[in-house]
Amino acid sequence: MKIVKQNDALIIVDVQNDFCPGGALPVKEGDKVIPPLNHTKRFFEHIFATRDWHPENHCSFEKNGGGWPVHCVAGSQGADFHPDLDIEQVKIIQKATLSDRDAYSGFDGTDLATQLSNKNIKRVFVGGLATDYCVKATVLDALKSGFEAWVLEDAIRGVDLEPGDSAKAITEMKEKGARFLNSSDLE
Ligand code: VGL
Ligand code: ZN
Repeated sequence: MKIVKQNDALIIVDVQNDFCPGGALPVKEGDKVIPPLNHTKRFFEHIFATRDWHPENHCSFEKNGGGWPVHCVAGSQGADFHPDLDIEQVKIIQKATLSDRDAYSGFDGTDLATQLSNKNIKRVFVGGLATDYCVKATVLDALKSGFEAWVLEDAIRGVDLEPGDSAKAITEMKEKGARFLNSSDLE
């Protein structure tokens, strides 16, 4: 059992239509992260949700020389949060908004670290999509920025372009100091 404290924050990473089944860059079982995240929200006063928010000519798209299909174009339905995600009282962090730069981490090019510090946040709890990309990058940046990072193991899913990518990402997060728990461990 892990008791959430007042200066803890929940960071929900990229739970957007394009990363869920039926989307442009679907993560297998991506929508399965939603029930544990909706459940977890109730314990937190400070909740942030990142969204991948690309311009149409973004460098990460295959047609522009990048490695991904067109996804999460700012303002498109694919970029919307999944309709089942409860976004009440969530502060939205938009990332990778510039055409010539990709950003997997919710801290990269955003004011997330400042917002957390302003609220005197010491620990962040992270779930969402995708384990091997934006969740990993966000967790590693949180640690680098001096936050304690806890990953909600049942509330993440990965792309696994290569089999084992998500498992490797989990190992790397653990090696760098992230701790793992289940959403049902919170109270
Ligand atoms: C992501 C691939 C491209 C993610 C974002 O949210 O993990 N993955 N853009
Ligand atoms: Zn992207």
